Amino acid sequence: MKLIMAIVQHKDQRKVTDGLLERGYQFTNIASTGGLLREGNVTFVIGVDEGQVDEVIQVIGANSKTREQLVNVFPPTIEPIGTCIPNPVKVQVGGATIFVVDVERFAKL
Ligand code: 2BA
Repeated sequence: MKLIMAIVQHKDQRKVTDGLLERGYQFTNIASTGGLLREGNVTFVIGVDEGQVDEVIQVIGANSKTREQLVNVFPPTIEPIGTCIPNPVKVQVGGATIFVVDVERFAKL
């Protein structure tokens, strides 16, 4: 068995959810926050048989978009707090960031 953890933008949550449900997958959504943007995203936790991993990745990929977002980068400075001007930089976010890990043991009690 494999555990898939997929970090998806909020805007894609609905489509990814629908895509997985249509194919009968069970999963859990965990509210998460990106370290750089510090914005909410959503992490799908999906337990599947090894042979289903590719299909799940395909479904997530087909339903998650790449978007550009501005992030404020504060220049390294010795100026007093409140006087430095942030420098907005464009970053590409998504589609999805996916980890696949081996499951040592799975139980439903
Ligand atoms: P954030 O950390 O908010 O990152 C948003 C986007 O900023 C990233 O998009 C990436 O394009 C850029 N970025 C973040 N950290 C960077 C760095 N150290 N250097 C250069 N660019 C950086 P994605 O790569 O699509 O990631 C979307 C979200 O997926 C991330 O949101 C984070 O929540 C998660 N993520 C991405 N890579 C991860 C990793 N290796 N481990 C854990 N979570 C990860």
